Formats: sequence, structure tokens, C-alpha cells
Amino acid sequence: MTGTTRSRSVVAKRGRRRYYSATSRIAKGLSGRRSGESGGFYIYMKSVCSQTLFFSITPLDPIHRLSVVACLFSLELLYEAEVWMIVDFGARRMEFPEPDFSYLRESNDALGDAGELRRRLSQDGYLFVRSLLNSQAVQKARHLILEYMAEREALVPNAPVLEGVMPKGGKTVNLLGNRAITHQKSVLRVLEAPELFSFFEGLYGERSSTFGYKWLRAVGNEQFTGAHCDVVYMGRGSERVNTVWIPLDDIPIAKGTLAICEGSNRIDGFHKLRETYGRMDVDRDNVEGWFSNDPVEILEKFGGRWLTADMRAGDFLTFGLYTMHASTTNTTSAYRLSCDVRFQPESEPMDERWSGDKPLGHYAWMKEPTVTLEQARVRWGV
Ligand SMILES: O=C(O)CCC(=O)C(=O)O
Ligand SMILES: [Fe+2]
Repeated sequence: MTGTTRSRSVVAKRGRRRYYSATSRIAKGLSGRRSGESGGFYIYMKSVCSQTLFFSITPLDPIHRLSVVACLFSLELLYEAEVWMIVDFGARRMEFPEPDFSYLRESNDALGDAGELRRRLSQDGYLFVRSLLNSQAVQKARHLILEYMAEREALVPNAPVLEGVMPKGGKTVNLLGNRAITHQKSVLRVLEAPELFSFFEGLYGERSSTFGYKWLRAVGNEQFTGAHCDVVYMGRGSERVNTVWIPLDDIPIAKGTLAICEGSNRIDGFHKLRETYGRMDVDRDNVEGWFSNDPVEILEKFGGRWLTADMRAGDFLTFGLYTMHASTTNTTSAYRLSCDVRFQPESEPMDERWSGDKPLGHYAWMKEPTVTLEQARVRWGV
């Protein structure tokens, strides 16, 4: 069973190395910090609650006392079952949350403070803002995309279109580029949302422009995106390109959410990777694009930690060209719908493959014999 919740006893049977109590997990989840940093507060809260409980149940007769304690004990187990998850993430099955695979930091508190947003973007490698976009506009775009897919027989015929259920074996519908569906008015309302332009104008301190090419994605069952940096696909123009990843629905982690390797854009451990893989251009070099399918390999070789979140329609995640990212695996039977679009300062040059009304796209990549990433890594020594 994957992507679902598990109780402590199930996980304990799997012989896990680390163990956190329910309270420290909740503490971590709530505070976004590691358990050690917030543990003191929770031990304090637990002792306050225990004392209150002790004085409240003392006057009861023994049978009632016992039933109150049994009730609280099962509530604790239930709560724990909710916070404990096993997530399929590329080639791995991982616990979530844990220190190396945890929650994205939300930056709603810094909206309007361009200096702080810039600082976080360069420190963490990303900015995650809840509900930046109008969620009704996002849902409307999602409906249109699903209808477009249904017309092309990409959904099971006997389930409601809005559930987006994938047929056995799947079916690919091309949703990339500049086509009727990507540039439909209500879809563009999201992909080129006024909220996005004003966000980036604030961030850059100047007007922003966006690529004409759009990446709408319907990611099916058991599919995921391997770890990569976008620079290998779109590094010919401004160095300050920002990808924006937009969930087109409420997307739980088990349905395939974007995960960021925190600090991968700047920390020393990634230096050699940036100097080798990061200088590659898939159209010039004809090398595969994903660096690895194994998120743990990235942490062990280079450092950082993986961060993701259950996403809601309207949320916004942005990151730069050198931030390593991947997606968790979609373990549901429905398509995960999302889009990724790009913004950059208007005054800077734009990668010609993605600009204008008729973007060229990848003109050579995968059209000629392709070097595997394994072969390239041997050459790069990473
Ligand atoms: O949605 C995905 O699975 C991949 C998205 C991605 O790589 C990006 O937004 O740059
Ligand atoms: Fe990407």
C-alpha cells in the first residue's frame, strides 16, 4: 500500500532506523522544524495536559477513569495514523515527514517584502506561496483541460470527467507548447495570471515576461519526474528565469507533487554538479535530461533535503534554473494535472526555443541518438 497513511506499529514492523513519537512528528509538521528544535515546547505541553487530565479524572470511579484513559489512548493512535505516511518518490519508497524529506516553507508572510522574498529564493532555492492564484480560475482551467482530454479518449468513459480517471495502460495527450488548449482564454487566465505578473514585477523590481511555450501536464498512475535542473532545458537566455509550478487541483503528495531539493541552487556539495551537468544543453549535447530517479542518491552525494507539500488549487511554487527538483509518484488512478510556466525579467534575453507565438521547442533533443545520463555522468565525474 503506498501513498496512504500507516500506523506506528506497521512502520515499526518494517524495521525503520529512526523513530519519532507522534508528538514530535506533529511538532515537526506544525513548526516546519526538526523535532529536536521544538521538542521542548511539546514536552511542556504534554506535561500540562497530563496534569490537567490527572486532576479531572481523579474524582471519577476506577471504571470511568479507565475508559477515559483508553479513549485518549486510541485517539492518540488514530492521530498518529494520520500524520505518518509512506510516499513513493521516484525509485524510492520513503517516510514522510522525516528530517530529509519534509514540508516546503510557506512564504505568505513575506508577500510584499521583495528583499525577504529574494533572500529566501536564493537561500532555499524556491518560494512557496499558498493561494496566490484565484482558485476558481484554476478549477475552471482544470475542467477545460479534462474535457479536452475526454474528447481525445484519454479518460475512462464511465467515470465523471472531473475525476480525471486514467484508463488502464494510460493514454498520452500532448498538452505542451502553444496549442488550442494551452492558449484557451480561461487556461491562459491561470498560466499568464495577472497575479503572476505582479508577483514577479515585485520580485525583480522590473516588469517580467513569460515564455510563449507552456508545459501543461497530465501525469498518470505510477509516473513521476526524475531529479533535474531546468537549466539543461532552457539555459540560453536570462540566468534569472524562474519556473512556476502550479497544481491545477488539490493534489495530495500521493498524487505526485513537486519536490524541491532545498539549497541545491547554492550549497557547495552541488558545486561540481552545477559545473558539469549544469552546463549541459540538451539540444546542443543530446543528453537525457533527468539527472537521477533516485532522490536519496542526490542527498547522499550532494546534500540538501527534499521538501514538498499537499498542494491546493491556487498554490504557487517557484524556483530558479539551478534548483534541483523532482516529483513524487502518482499512486492514484486519476491524472495529476499541473502546469509549469516560466517568468524572467523583461529586459533580459529570452531562450529562443521558448519565446514568441510559435516557439520552436526542442529542435534536436531526442531526435538524434541520445547520450544516456549514466554515460554523461562518467564523463563529468559526478
Ligand atoms: O510536474 C512535473 O512533474 C515536473 C515539473 C518540472 O519539472 C518543472 O516544473 O520544471
Ligand atoms: Fe523541471
